[in-house]
Order: sequence, then C-alpha cells, then structure tokens
Amino acid sequence: MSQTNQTLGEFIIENQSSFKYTSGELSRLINSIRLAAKVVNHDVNKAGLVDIIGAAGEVNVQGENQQKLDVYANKKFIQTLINRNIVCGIASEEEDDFIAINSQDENHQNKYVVLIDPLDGSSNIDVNVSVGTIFSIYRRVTPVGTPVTLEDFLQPGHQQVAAGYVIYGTSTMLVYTTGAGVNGFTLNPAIGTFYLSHPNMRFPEDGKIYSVNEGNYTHFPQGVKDYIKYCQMEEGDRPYTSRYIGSMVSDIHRNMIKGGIFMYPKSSKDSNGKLRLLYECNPMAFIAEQAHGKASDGFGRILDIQPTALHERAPFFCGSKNMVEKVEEFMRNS
Ligand code: AHM
Ligand code: MG
Repeated sequence: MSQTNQTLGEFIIENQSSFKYTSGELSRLINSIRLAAKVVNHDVNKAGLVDIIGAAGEVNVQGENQQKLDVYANKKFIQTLINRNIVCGIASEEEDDFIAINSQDENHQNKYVVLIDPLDGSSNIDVNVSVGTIFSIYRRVTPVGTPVTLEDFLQPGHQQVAAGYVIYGTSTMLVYTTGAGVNGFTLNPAIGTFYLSHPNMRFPEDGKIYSVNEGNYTHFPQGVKDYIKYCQMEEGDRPYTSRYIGSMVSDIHRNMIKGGIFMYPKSSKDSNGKLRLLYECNPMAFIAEQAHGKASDGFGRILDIQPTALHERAPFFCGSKNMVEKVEEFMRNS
C-alpha cells in the first residue's frame, strides 16, 4: 500500500464533515485516543529496559493476573479521556464497573461512551511480541443532561459510531473506522506523528491463513474441529497456513492484509470462549465488516448480539468473508 504524506490529524479534520454527526466531538475523541496511544507506545517500546514488565500483583475482574503495562495503559487512556472532558463514560476490560464522568461535566453534555481493552495480548509483553489497544465508541442512548447508565454501554455492536485498534508491532499503527471504510496510520517515532500508510484497508474475500489456538482442539465444538481438518486437507489451494500469535489485534491485522480467518471458539472448558464481546469482538467485528470481511459467533453476526453484561464473552470467528462463511457452514452441519 502506498505511503502518503497525510497525517492522522489532517485526515481527521478532512473527514470530519463526511461524518453524519458533525459537532467535532467525535474527532476530538479520536484525537485523544491518538495522544494516549503515543504515550503508551513510548512505554511499550522500552518494556525491556525499565522495571515495568512482569505482573503487577493484582487480579482483574476476569480473574487474570494484570501486567504492569496493563495497569499503566489502562490509567493513561482513562486519564486522557477524563482530562479532556470528552466522553460521558468509559468502560474498560481492566475495570470491574463502568466509569461515569461528570466531575467536569456538571450538565452531562458529552454524548459519547468509550469501551476499551487498553492492552490486548498482554501476556506477550515479556517476550517482546506485539500487543495492541482496542477501542469502541457509541453515542449514549439515555438523554444528554442525565448521568450515564449501564444501558449506554450495553448496545449491540451495530450501533458503534467508531472503533479501532493500535498495534504496537515492528512499527506502531493506528487503524480505525467511523463507518466509512477502514484506514491505517503508521507512527513515525522520530517525530511522533501518525501518517496515512494503509488507506481503505480490505480483507481479501478469500484467504489461506487460519489462526486458532490448536492446543484447545479436543475441547472445540465438532464444527470447528471439522473446519480445522478442512483447512489442513491436501485439496485445491489447501492446506492453508496456520499462524497464531496469541495477540488478537496482530492476528487479525495480518489476516486483513494477507487474507485469513481468526477463531476463538467456545470450548468444553469455556462455554462462550475467552474474548469479551464489548471490548474485543464488537470493535474488531465493526472494523472487519467495514473492511469487507465478516465476523460471526459461528451462527450469526457478532454485531447483532444484544449484550447483557459489561464483561460477557462470545465465540469469535473473524476474517475473510468466504472463510467465515465456510466455518459457519461446518457449524450448521455438525
Ligand atoms: P487479554 O485481553 O487478556 O490479553 O486476552 C485476549 C488475548 C487475545 O489477544 C488472544 O487472541 C487470546 O487472548 C489468546 O488466548 P489463548 O492464549 O487462550 O490462545
Ligand atoms: Mg484483551
């Protein structure tokens, strides 16, 4: 893809008028995320240098050990959004409950809520493998002028107004959509500026990469087992290539560029899989659909699921359209 000279800041301003709500609030919100991403990037990059790697000794609401950088990234994103007085509420994978923001916003005038996974794939930090940040933005459904409620966060994914991810990889990228396609920006670390490097990103309709934790194979539903065998079969353009980083952002980012499917199915150990609907599946599903790909729970569209709890999980199949449809066919017929 061609490198342009357009910066993310310029892109946001130029595309603001094409967005259906033109108050500029969403643009300022994405600008805040851009700023927090740069700060977190700075620390992720020196993870091996300072005493910042390793477990922080705390356990998050999912019962998992939090890494120090998880805690740091969580604080940075939340602080940036609160300081700029730009949203009415934040929910984070690392927080038990949502945060209602009203201290500086006495009249509760802000319209947007943000849901965030501050550092996805954080078990990869200690081994110098890419991690990511995922964000999801909705307009509140309760009236402006009243305190934000749980209802504002429990919206089906098709209501998202924007979603994106930051990938802290060999280079750092911010990829996002406001519902008019997907664009990717690469950080020039020397001057701290994101440049448009991947305009109009699209999943190839078909692909040859499948990404799944095959260590869980025996626990997978029969349809998933059958699909994995299908991927491995010597027939036509198969066998496909297996690639699994264990950082969903990186796995999906690669598959969007090269063509492929990412799967985190339910299993006999986890009845809804591992990934969180609100912080991980919905934003990646919105991006996938905007990039002409597809995202499913194995039977239906991820973005149509009505959430019932902040931290609920969902089986997740995301990637090239034909590949996701194929696995759905195996699920239906199993
Ligand atoms: P995290 O948010 O706690 O980091 O967990 C999510 C990550 C995904 O990025 C990744 O795809 C998955 O967990 C890997 O899980 P597993 O080790 O079970 O394959
Ligand atoms: Mg995560």
